[in-house]
Amino acid sequence: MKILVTGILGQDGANMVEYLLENTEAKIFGMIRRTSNPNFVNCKSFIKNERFQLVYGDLSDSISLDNLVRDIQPDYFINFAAQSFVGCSWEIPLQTFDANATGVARCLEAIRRFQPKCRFYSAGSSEEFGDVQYSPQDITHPVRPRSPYGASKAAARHLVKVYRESYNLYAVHSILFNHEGTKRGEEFVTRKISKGVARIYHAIKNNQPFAPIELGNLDAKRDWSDSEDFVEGVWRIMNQDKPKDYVLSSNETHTIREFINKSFFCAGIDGVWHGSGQQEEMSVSTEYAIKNEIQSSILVKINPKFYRPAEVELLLGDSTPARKELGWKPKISFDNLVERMVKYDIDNFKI
Ligand code: NDP
Ligand code: GDR
Repeated sequence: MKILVTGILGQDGANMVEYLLENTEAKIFGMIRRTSNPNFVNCKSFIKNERFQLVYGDLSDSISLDNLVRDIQPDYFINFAAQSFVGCSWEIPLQTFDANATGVARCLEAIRRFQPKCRFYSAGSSEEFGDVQYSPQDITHPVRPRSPYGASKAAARHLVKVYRESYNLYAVHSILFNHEGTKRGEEFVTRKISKGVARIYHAIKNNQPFAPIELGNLDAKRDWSDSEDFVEGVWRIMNQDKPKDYVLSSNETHTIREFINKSFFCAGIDGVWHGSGQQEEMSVSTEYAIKNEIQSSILVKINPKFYRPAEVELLLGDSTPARKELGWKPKISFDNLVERMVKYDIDNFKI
């Protein structure tokens, strides 16, 4: 069995390769694009595995995708590559659309032309639901994106359906709600918080001053899970008798503020909120400041530059069909997720 996985320097691609090496006998081809200084930190566990092979390709380059599919003849093509940062998608809308939507068309064309038996997974997003009409959101929720990123994923979803129905391909575009972990990129809010908490934890420990974590909208609500649970769900979605799309989610929602509270709690730092709107801040409690002889006191402050032109205020998934029909369910709770991320960042802190 041969499996082509894209996006392996990122979070999900790397977790998927780890999962497949552990749970299948397949040869795994991990696609990376050419960059001047690639970062292999997420691939440490498998880069030298004899069942793993690094290959070059780019979602913007149909020749590279055609060649990979023609030469490898994969049984599965798992596409986790994308311009995945919603916040940046207003600044680079065309590149976002090209990678996330046209790029999926290029993958589908390569499969149609050179290996139509290959099963294809396209990473859909809860951002497609956007300005949500009801909660919890299931797979039938209307598509109402609020960002160029959300629009690009919605386009990919339509392309997958069209190719599946037109050419009888096993192609799925299942909706993933937010999922995080110790391989998460540092610009996403959860990792920004866990890394910031680790920095402040070490500053307090060394009796040094620290700068606050600067964030945008703390009221947004997200349905967070762990990426390691999701790659297992994706593999189940790819191995049904017939292709069918699902939602993967924790079925719980939490504000950014709750994630912050839990993160400082895990680090043993006692914070209190005061103020509102752009003046809202979290600082160390008086008792904690006295006990630890703290030099700086503000832990979190608002920086409006992190507000988005349009926000998705609430995401809450309904993954009941995936749980009932695929036997999938997330093993890592919200509390476990926050604890794992904060502990990892404290233990691996470097200035
Ligand atoms: P990451 O940003 O961590 O990883 C994305 C990877 O895609 C990176 O390794 C990046 O390469 C690669 N990439 C970007 N553009 C191209 C391109 N043109 N050609 C080839 N590779 C490219 O994302 P995640 O792992 O978090 O997400 C995986 C997928 O799941 C994405 O499609 C994302 O949109 C989707 N998704 C993620 C969710 C989440 O909460 N994590 C939720 C819903 C959907 P490089 O390292 O060179 O930049
Ligand atoms: P999201 O994740 O946009 O949901 O997309 P992100 O972590 O970037 O934002 C979550 C929420 O936090 C708010 N927020 C901030 N976000 C960031 N990045 N930085 C900040 O400083 C900050 N302050 C507040 C945001 O406004 C937002 O409401 C993720 C990505 O993985 C997508 O690829 C994926 O499709 C969706 O999840 C589901």
